[in-house]
Amino acid sequence: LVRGDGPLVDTVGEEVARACARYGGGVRHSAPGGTGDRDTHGDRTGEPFDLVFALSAAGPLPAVVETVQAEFRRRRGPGESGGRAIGDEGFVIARHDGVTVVLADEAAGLLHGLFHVVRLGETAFGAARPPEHHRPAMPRRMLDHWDHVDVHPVMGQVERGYAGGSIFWRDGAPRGDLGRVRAYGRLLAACGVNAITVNNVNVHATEAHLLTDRLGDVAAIAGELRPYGIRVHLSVGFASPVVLGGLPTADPLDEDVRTWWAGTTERVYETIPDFGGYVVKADSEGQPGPFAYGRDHADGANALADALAPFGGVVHWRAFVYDHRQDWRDRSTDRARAAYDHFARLDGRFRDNVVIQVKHGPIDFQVREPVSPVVAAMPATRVAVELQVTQEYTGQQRHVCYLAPMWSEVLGFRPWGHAGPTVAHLAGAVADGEGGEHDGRAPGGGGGLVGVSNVGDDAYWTGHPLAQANLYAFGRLAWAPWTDPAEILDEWIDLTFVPVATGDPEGLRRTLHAMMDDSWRTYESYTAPLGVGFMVRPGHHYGPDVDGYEYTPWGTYHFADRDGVGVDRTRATGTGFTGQYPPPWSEVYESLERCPDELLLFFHHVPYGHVLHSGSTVIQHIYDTHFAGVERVAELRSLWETLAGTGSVPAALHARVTDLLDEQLRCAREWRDQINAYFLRKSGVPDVHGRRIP
Ligand code: GCW
Repeated sequence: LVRGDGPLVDTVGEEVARACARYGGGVRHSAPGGTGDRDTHGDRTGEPFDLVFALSAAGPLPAVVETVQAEFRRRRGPGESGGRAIGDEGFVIARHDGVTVVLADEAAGLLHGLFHVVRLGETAFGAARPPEHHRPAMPRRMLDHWDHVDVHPVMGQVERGYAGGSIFWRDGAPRGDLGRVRAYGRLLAACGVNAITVNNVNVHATEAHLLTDRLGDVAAIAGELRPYGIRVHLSVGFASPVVLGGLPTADPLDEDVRTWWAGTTERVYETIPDFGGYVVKADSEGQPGPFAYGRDHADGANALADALAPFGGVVHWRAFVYDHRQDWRDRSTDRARAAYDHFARLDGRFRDNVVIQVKHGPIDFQVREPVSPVVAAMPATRVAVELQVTQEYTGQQRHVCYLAPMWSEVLGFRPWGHAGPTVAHLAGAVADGEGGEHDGRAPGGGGGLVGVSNVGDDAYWTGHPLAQANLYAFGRLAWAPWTDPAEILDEWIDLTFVPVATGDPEGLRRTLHAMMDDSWRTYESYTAPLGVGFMVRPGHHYGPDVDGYEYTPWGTYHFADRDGVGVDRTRATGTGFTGQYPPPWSEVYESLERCPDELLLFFHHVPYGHVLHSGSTVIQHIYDTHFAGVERVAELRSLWETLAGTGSVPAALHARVTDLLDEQLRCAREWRDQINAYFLRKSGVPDVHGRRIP
């Protein structure tokens, strides 16, 4: 029984109908105001029902729903039982008197409740359960597509995309395959995502026009995603007033420029009334920005925010601002410092509808980085944390690398130590009566979680079939950041394989956990040691090249010489980056003794013989982890082999993953040999175990 009306409620009704067509049963959908369905087990027709989705305002509600609602209010306690206690996207789920009840204030909550029931499977219809309240930790859970409309001569259709072409664009035009877009919306809603950006943050000539004369293309996508509660955002160029409007300047304080943004934005909302807002990469890697006009990023972001404010839109303004033309000889400039140096001092100057979108680490999505100090530096600003679901630096969807454990560490990090809030709190929504200056959170709540999408037109959506788990985990962690990554993997396995598996589902589950739970640390072990990053082939970033970026303008160095390796970012003798953290981390990272092993070379330059907390030396750690990492990949390969012909996974999928594991093993050996040979040659220190290093 579905009670309520509106497009999202219709989606719930259609989803239930779809499930009934497959598994049996039927759905009745009645609009509010109906009478006669107050009997516990029957609606108007007197037919019994097992599952009811109801909007709290869609009364009169069946008696069983009212019982659950009353019980929920009683448990919430006095003072919190106001009309909209469940919240915008939240839902209450309970099982009472043989009926599973999903109750929500808003239709979006019903939709999330529906997918929760799907996740629970049969458990949802088992024993009675008291009302459980679910609502998202993050207000906005957004995927940014780095898709180009035109094929980019270097980057292709999807920049850093490893899953084929764009699902939205092909060769300069919309693909027109709106069914696929609709299916994508469904997939995203099922993991809790509620916003996407449809084009790359690098906005080139063709893509710029999505804002104006090609807005219809964006509206078509929005139309397909709307039934799944997903709002569309657009990456726009800061120079749009010049590029599209023919104005002589894009100065954010210029009246004509402001008028242009206001008028343009008004037209966007005429076409797409629920448009989410803009995403802007400014003064970064060649993209235009406010610096050209002697303005700062608060001036820039506020100009766009003012244009969006009347319509409830937001601007996601990226903090990824650094000098990509630095002189590698200059050891005082530190790319890790850049975002904080540009943004922290602007705290308090941004409009309420500006979200500062900061990459989770200070450099650029390396396999191991500390959490960006910007997250804790702007208590009066909404900050969103950006993760990279696409595996640019973590195996490019050719390697198994389940990223949820990394993201979970980031989200659970406490910038002020044990007593303070986590990154998830800072980026998250503020519940009633919480927040404010005292706990380091912006009074209106945080900006949410953003992920760079790993999806393309590949038949498995993500190139590597197991990379789907990262997409799923992104959405689940954005909804509930404290969820155990292994539990999320379990859910994904259940939803993805168990319904089609003919073999032994428990064996499959064990095998996938054994392959994936630690795969991020495995990837780290055969690639980047102890927090050093960027030892990748320049340009495409796949495979090892230890000095590939060492003498370039990109600010990504490891400073290895015959005596030692690492970047001195201390206040005492280095770039002073450690001073961007509040205590205790400013002290922990500064101290050679206290700095965690896995970040040692991010913060310190040390001799090869430096002894780690683990008891090993830096050089021996490098050798050991690289040998062990390759062995571990060989094990993954054998584990996967055990599933061949068991019916646990479809044969074509099995074959695809087998090929990819072969490539992962080849590439891991390449990494091991280059890294080990490089450091042996630099240091002259032999492996204590006498293993062969080329
Ligand atoms: O990680 C780097 C990528 C660029 C990307 C940039 C960014 C979209 O190599 O391809 O550009 O970050 O985040 O803006």
